[in-house]
Amino acid sequence: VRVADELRTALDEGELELYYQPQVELATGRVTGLEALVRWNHKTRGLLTPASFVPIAERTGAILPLGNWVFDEACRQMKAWHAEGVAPEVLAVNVSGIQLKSGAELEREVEASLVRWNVNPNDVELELTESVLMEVTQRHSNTLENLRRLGTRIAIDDFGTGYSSLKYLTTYPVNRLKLAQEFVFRVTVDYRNAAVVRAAIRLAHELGLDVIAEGVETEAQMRFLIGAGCEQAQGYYFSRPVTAAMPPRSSAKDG
Ligand code: G
Ligand code: G
Ligand code: MN
Ligand code: NA
Repeated sequence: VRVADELRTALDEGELELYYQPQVELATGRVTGLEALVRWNHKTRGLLTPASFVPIAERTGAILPLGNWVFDEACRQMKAWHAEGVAPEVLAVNVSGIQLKSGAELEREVEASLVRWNVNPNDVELELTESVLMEVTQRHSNTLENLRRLGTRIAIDDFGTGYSSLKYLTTYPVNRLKLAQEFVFRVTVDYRNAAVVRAAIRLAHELGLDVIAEGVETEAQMRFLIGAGCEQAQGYYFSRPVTAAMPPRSSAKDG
């Protein structure tokens, strides 16, 4: 496909860029983390979001060099923020199922970037979607263990959108559960979504996991989440993803 070829040159020519979305501690409004989200400044088509190229990259294998670039760039930025004294506690990076399946290559690349930029592994969180974790086999399970042994954190992205067992919750070394925005955005209008979100928060806490709600767009949603015991959130209500030059460092909420 043309996009796949273009993507390889885009990487070489520096057309990819990471944006960062703040993760906010609900009790204090403090920004504790940032999620890196890749964008493509395309020569003719303008700023592209991942939905328009990540799936193609996954089908063609281009996701491996792309994913390596994303992780390395995230580490480079983390080091730069440290030098300025403005680093977040956690920098979250999305990892594709294809990357996980590359096993040793993912482990090697993650370790190499952490070392190259002298980033504390515990300050980095790898996000794997629930659907990816549901398909994890023994081999990939070892990869998860090895990544955890390196010291990185692991989060379950889009929690609630998978459709089989919750077995992986008790099997894999996970730190944090990210409640999918498709549940969060209806908590105040649909009692069933509210019930799912409340139950998911309780489940996470009983398993000793942190919870972060995604896609929070309104004050009412935020209040619901606080009432349900959720400690963190991200979403347009706090901030859209922004460029590295201007990551919000405290609650964006009174401006
Ligand atoms: O902003 P948003 O449109 O950025 O992201 C859309 C989707 O793309 C999300 O599901 C997100 O997890 C995914 N995504 C964003 N950045 C990356 C990335 O660097 N790697 C992978 N594999 N997925 C990403
Ligand atoms: O990795 P993940 O699937 O969680 O990616 C998050 C996606 O959700 C990105 O595309 C990001 O731009 C988008 N997003 C983040 N906050 C909000 C929000 O409050 N509302 C909506 N509709 N999308 C959001
Ligand atoms: Mn994510
Ligand atoms: Na998500």
